[in-house]
Formats: sequence, structure tokens, C-alpha cells
Amino acid sequence: MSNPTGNPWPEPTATLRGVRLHAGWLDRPAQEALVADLRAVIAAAPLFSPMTAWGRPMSVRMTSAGRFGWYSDRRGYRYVDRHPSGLPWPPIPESALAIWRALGGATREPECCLLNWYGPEARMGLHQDRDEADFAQPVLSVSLGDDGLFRIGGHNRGGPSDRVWLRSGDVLVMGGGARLLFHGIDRIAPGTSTLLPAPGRINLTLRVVT
Ligand code: MD3
Ligand code: FE
Repeated sequence: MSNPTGNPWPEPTATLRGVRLHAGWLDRPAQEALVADLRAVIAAAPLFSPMTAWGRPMSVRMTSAGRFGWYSDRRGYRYVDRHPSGLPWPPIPESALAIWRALGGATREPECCLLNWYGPEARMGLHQDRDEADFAQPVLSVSLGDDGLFRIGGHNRGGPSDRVWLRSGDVLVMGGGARLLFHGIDRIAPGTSTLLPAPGRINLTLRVVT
């Protein structure tokens, strides 16, 4: 794969602390096609509210596709091979795999497509993604629906951080030194997108787990 610059994958529109932002990577028809595929994922593996370590449900609702999905209860956070219903996770949609192949710059295929659903009041606190075995593999994220205020910090929780609004169709790639940065979603801006039938935001993250 190459682009007009001859680089092996497309240049980002911006880079924040090493996180590569491809603003507007998906046009409206591509966003609609992806949402249709995600409806099928949610039908097979309904959204649920993971428990925090403190015993309160997270404000973000989640489900997954692929060999592994993300799960948490009082025993902690982990990847598991089935939905809480007992059924295996559905396959990762081709529409999502195509984004990984175009932008991930990865040598392996993703094993988890985590779907986060944010209602108007949902947020995600500052955290690191470190439950995967191989930090040389990137994480790729796709934003759909209402704008989300993304916070990206450093390798320690307390340090300085930057914020940027993520819009529907934006793709982020976290590889190399950016893979273990602290990050979160401070809030969403309900009603800023017409993609979804109700106020809210969907974020997909594609990951290699093993
Ligand atoms: C930077 N999701 O699922 S996506 C997550 O919008 C998560 O739902 C947020 O953080 C969301 O774990 C942020 C951007 C993102 C995802 C993974 C990263 C940024 C990252 C991993 C490492 C560094
Ligand atoms: Fe994360």
C-alpha cells in the first residue's frame, strides 16, 4: 500500500505527543456503512456496563468483536473469549479491518475490536492501555457520532496533557512511543453530529491482544 508521497501509509493530518490523527478519514457514506456493521455486532453481542474496580458501573457501555473482548468485574479488567451471555464475540467487520490495514502500519491483524458507546453524560477517565501482550503493536481508534473531547498526557498520570476534539470519521493511531500514553475522554458534545439516531458517540479501538 502506498500514497502519492510514496510512503507506506498515509501521512496524518496532525500528530499529538506521537498520536497520529487522521481527521475526516472516513467520509459520510463510509461512516454509515461502518455503523450498519456495528449494529450487527451489537445485535449479536449486546452492549453492557463493565464494573469499575470500585464496584460502580462505568458510564461508557461496551461490547467487542474478534477473538477477544474486554471485560471487567470485581476480579478486575481482562480480555475474555466470550460475551457475558456465554456466546463467542462476533467477527470483526471487514469495514473495520480495512481501516486497520490502511492506517495501522501493523504486521499483525487485530484480535479485538472494542466498541465503546458514550451517552450524553458518559466519560472515560485518564488511563493507560496495558493489558495487551505486545506493546510494539499499535492501537487504532475510530470516532463516530457526536464530538468527544480527547485528553492525551504522558507516561505518568500527573503530568501535563493536551486536549483535542475528535469528530465523526476521525481515526487515531497510537504506535511506537505513543502506545503507552495516558489518555481519556473528558466529555462528549451531544447533538454535534447527525450520524446516529440519538445523541451519543461510538468509539472503536482495534488491538492486537496476544
Ligand atoms: C492512546 N477509548 O477504549 S480512543 C479505550 O474514545 C479508550 O473511547 C477512548 O481509551 C474512546 O481504551 C479513547 C483513543 C485512544 C485509544 C487507545 C489508546 C488513545 C490511546 C492507547 C494508547 C494511547
Ligand atoms: Fe484507552
